[in-house]
Amino acid sequence: MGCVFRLTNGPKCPGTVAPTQHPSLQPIRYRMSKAAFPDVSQIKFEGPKSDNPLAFQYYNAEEVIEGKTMKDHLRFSTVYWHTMCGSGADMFGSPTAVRPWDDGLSGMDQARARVPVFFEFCEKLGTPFYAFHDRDIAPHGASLKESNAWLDEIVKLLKQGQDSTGLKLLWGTAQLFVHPRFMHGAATSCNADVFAFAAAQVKKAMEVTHELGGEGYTFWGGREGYSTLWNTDMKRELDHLAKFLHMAVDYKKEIGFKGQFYIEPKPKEPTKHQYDSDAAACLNFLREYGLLEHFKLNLETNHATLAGHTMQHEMEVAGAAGALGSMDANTGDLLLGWDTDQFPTDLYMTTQCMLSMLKYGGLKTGGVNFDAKVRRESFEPIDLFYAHIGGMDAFARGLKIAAAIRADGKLDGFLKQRYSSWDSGIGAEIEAGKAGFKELEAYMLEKGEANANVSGRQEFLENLINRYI
Ligand code: XUL
Ligand code: CO
Repeated sequence: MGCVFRLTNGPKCPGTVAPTQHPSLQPIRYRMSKAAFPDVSQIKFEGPKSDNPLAFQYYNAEEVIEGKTMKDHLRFSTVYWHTMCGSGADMFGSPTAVRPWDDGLSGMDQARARVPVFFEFCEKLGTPFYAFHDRDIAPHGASLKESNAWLDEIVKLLKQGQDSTGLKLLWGTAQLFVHPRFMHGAATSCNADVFAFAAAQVKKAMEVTHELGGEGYTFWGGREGYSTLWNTDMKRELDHLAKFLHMAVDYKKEIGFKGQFYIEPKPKEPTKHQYDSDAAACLNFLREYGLLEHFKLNLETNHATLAGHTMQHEMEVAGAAGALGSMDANTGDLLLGWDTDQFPTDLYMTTQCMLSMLKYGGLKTGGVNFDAKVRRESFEPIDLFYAHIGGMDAFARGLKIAAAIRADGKLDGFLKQRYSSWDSGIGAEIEAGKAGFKELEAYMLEKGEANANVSGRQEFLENLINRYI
């Protein structure tokens, strides 16, 4: 997610207040929103023939697919961090997207001003959900107490926004990676005080998520990893991470928060190695520390790529373990190789995701959350609309294509046939646990040779998929 979280030199994001610009030193100025996007009205479905770039060609919220509306399948969500705090700054360059609604504001003034803009954006776009980090919505204060007070003030505004628009919170999270105190990690820091600070911050973030009726809470271990093993006691760090998550589980029960906990895998960036590196590593960690029943995975496309996997691979690993929770929808640039968080437009990818999603019974508490940012060169506010509309249409199309593939049954039929040797005879006996090495040896000694193999037909299947796309 790049530079939107920079703590200094980045007055455009509430998480980026430099001490000299401390908001408590600024006069409080509450601004009601004039329309931030006066030229955009409600984005509507106009169908594939429409050439209106501010309309959906495929996302038809109320259209029913496999017995459920598109809206309920996809549960689209807009993120506060990229949408409201994204400035286009990168490690070589200053912000390019100077938003009119920020209007020279900083700190809490800016944080207050952004809330109505965000709700206007989501309402016009029609994503039913949103997600935030504590420090995207309100700035870091000089102390935890001050940060908490500021957070409470913005949470009240979010509550008003939710009540007046019907927008719902998909998940909240704590930002435990921007502030210098988290340089060695948060729950895996070598500094016990930092662990304590992180615990206090997550406690508060869970409370406000609960207060806002959040359907989930996400843990992304931004700096839970290492840059060198020379200075790292990995076992001790992992034990601490598990302790931290157990504390969160206990506190969740204590406050009666019923939302789903998610872990978001990512292998690297900012650290060289992050402990939650991919779906399989997360599942193993959760299982080893007795946490599996309390968590599902929030999978992100660009993180899968960084881990050397496809998103489909990650969805299948999570789905097979009953841990498919939610999706952070974006895509990476394969030629760049870092977390570019681009908006997803690849129909093969969205089709694969939707096939896995339908196969494992849908996203339930999760959603398709656009953890994606417009390019640095796409600095005009209208680009935020084009980007989200394109992503929503790409997933809507993926959903329709996946449903067509399933209805047709050819792909499924091929798979059934491919594994049919397991449905009867020796295969069924192995699956039922009725045959061990001795029985299998006797079977093969008598038979002499295994049945002939048949083709995997990869090219045939790729051609078949192209017919639906
Ligand atoms: C970082 C990332 C985060 C998480 C929430 O790459 O994806 O935005 O989604 O902290
Ligand atoms: Co993410």
